[in-house]
Amino acid sequence: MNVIPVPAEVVPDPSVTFTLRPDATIRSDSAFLGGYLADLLRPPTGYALPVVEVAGAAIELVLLPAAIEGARSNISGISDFPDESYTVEVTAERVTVRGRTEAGLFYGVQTLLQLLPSTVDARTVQDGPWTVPGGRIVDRPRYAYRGAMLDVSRHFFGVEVLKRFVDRLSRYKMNVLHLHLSDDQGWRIAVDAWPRLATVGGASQVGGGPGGHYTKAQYAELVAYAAARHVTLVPEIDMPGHVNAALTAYPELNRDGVAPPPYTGVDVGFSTLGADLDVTYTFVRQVLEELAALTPGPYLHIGGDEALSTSPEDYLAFMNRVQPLVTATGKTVVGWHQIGAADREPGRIAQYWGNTPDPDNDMRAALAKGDRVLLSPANRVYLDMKYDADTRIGLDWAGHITVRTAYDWDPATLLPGTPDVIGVEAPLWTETVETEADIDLLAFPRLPAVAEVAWSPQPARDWPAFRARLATHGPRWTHWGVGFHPDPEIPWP
Ligand code: TNX
Repeated sequence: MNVIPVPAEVVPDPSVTFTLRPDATIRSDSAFLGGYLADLLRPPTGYALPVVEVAGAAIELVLLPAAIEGARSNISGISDFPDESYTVEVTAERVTVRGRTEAGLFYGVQTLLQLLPSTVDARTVQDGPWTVPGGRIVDRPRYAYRGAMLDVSRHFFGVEVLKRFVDRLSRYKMNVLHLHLSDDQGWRIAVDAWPRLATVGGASQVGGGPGGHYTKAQYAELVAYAAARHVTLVPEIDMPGHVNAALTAYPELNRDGVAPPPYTGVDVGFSTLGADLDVTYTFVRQVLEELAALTPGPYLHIGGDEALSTSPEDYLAFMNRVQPLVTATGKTVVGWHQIGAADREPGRIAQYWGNTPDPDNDMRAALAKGDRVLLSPANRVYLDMKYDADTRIGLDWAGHITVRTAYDWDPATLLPGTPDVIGVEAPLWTETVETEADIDLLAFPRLPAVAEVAWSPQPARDWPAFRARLATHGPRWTHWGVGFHPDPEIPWP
């Protein structure tokens, strides 16, 4: 059983195997999922696999009655996500996947795909037999928030790249994609009230390339694509620092009324919005309102990191005015943990990105104020760090991060006390990342490692078993066209 993330409970039945036959059918209580599964299984098997209405199909996808009331998760007191539990039962006659919500059923389908031979991920006809080991799996996530972040500001990536990234996240039961939509080097989302943000602020990136931005229609298309795969988008506009791209587009946002030139380097901490300018808050409010309208998910991320050109007084004044603007849109504030210094907004989430065992004063303030905590410890889950000295791209300020380093830690004991941890997110900053192949290299295999940290119960996880399971996924990534880092601690086939 090589499923990643490892399920909460597995009861094998060694006396039984299921084999998918050429005349097999699929029946599904979810219209989307029946087609989704058939579309994935038809190319490698070459079977017709019709999606039928009559019970007794070889693959049954069953929504349990509680789905009607819209079951919510009770993990960590979080009601922002639905119940994601599922079961998979494999007998000689059929595979039955059951969930209380579409999300749970979707995760059961991911488990089923991983129980099949790795050739199931090929897009051309392969030899069978298409067998699944018998038994029963009962599974649910440890944390409600299991995410990755992609920085589309330092280098821009189009919607097709993001869709494939969403596919890959969702195959490992991750359910959040946080998009870092603005920074000094580029503004990536169209805003009707401030159109030059995208057309002027978006026309740059690290190294001097053309940059780019998402139209509202493109962004909406991505939101829908992700939602079908139970991935929520968390859009980030980073402020009050990291705003050079916005300042280039609108002179009036600058205290001296002069727009700076575009920035294509990689330094941080030189730009700021004026905390004392009225126009700053009109700008922020209108941007947040348009972003909220594009966002069915519960969160808006307002950055707040490395505001090194903003005085501490101005930072507090700015954040204490801006956080309520987020709440006024009906969304919940997420910020890098520096927002812990500012007043607590109800339900606020502080994203911890420290790289030491001891949290700094801002994180201590967040904990003392009772903020919910999203864990992104830089020395564990920063996907932009090199694996080792030979990695051809990446940074190393938080150290080298091997697969084992990304895997071998417990979110419950990272911070002192008993913080309200809602989950784990792996950020991928793109100062050195220019292509989709670069994304793949840094994300694989560390992304699946982080997915297991966030999903699986701690007692079910251990490094020796994980490295053996992970090895069997290499051929799957190759079928996906993902060029991954062949980490030397993994026994690749
Ligand atoms: C720190 S992490 C940053 C980013 C950089 C990243 C590079 C954080 C909140 N800020 O601006 O891209 O390091 O690893």
